[in-house]
Amino acid sequence: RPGQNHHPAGPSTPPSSPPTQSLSVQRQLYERDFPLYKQPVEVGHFSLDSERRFFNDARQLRYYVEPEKSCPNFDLRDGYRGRFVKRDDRVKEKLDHILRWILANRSKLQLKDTAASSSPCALGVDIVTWRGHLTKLLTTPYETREGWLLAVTRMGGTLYISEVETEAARRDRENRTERHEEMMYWGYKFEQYTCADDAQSLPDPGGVVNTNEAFCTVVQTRLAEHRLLFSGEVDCRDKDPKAPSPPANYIEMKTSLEISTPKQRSNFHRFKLLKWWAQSFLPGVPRIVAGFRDHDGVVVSVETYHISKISQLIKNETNCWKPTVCMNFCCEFLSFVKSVVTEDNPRVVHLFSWDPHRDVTYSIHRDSQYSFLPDWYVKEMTS
Ligand code: 0WD
Ligand code: CA
Repeated sequence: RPGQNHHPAGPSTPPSSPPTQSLSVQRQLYERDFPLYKQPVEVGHFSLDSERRFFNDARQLRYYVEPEKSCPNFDLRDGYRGRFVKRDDRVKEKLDHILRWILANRSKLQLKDTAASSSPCALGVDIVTWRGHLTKLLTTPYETREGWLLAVTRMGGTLYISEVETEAARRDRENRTERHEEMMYWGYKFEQYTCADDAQSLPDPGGVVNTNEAFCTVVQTRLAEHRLLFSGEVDCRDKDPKAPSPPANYIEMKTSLEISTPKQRSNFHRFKLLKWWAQSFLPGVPRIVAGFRDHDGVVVSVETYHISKISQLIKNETNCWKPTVCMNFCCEFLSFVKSVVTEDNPRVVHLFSWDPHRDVTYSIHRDSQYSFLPDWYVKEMTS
């Protein structure tokens, strides 16, 4: 075998052989049939309130209200000074909210497990993580700017994957320009213009935008042989009471600079639609509502994208991304992680590291700053 590189689609590697040291990210290695990806099923949800407190319910779920005009003139700068409470992004919550959800819903999960599988695995899933971490994995073969660090711990047969902020990401966060800080608010402001607290009421653009508030879905699915349980933040749902059941009634809200040149359109297809597609495809959210804005933060048009139609939309683009490469890479990364992280121990972290134009590598850390499973979770799960 060439080198010590983990080869995708390598049935030649018997399960007993020692794990390889790295995983290649080269696109052409992952150009094969689309892997099995089961329809994601919502197994639960939770809410985080204005003070970031956890609730095992849907109190923060909002309802999409279609704008009156296709050219609505929403001013996204309104309220930035005066009606904005920003979440403290120096606080690293790791997987804590998901773990809280798991403890509150353990009986349901294990019930499902005893019926569906015979594995000795305590939770009945192989992987627990945030949807956002999986999005990063899906887009890795096409990423040329930002690397990532993912901490992995095996406990009770389940692999927990939690992101660690890179040095570069920390620098970027600490050195954001005032303009960038304000633009980060625009996406939340767009949600406020288009989402209401219940199916009967209207959005309240005069209210406070508080980014501590969140509604998160918890879904279960399978990518090839990997049983996944992950959570993702959901912006709103279809307000029609006859809409399909979750996640099929969920809607992702986005803002983007208006497209005025062929070059801008091509870049939008090649870079932005990749991220949008990966994020919503994973939990089975079928629609994105995009507000296109000018440089002054005024929304000039609103368009709906159906996730199932995005791959068609990009097919005529040269040098474009392929959904199958994204999914096959993610699948292979999870297999690589499974082969490497064999010690079942909440105090051990394998830190997987990737930088653009490099292979994925890892390092091992025992009782370190990287340990992320909290004592309250470990205690409850091992008692
Ligand atoms: O601790 C960490 N390293 C992270 C924690 C990184 C990313 C997310 N989180 C947590 C937060 O608790 C957040 O509530 O995950 C939740 C969202 O998880 P996700 O759905 O898996 O994340 P992602 O798909 O990356 O982002 C979804 C939305 C974003 O919407 P847009 O349209 O911009 O993609 O969640 C928001 C944001 O509105 N968001 C965050 N909210 C709080 N903390 C964060 C964050 N770090 N990142 C994105
Ligand atoms: Ca959004």
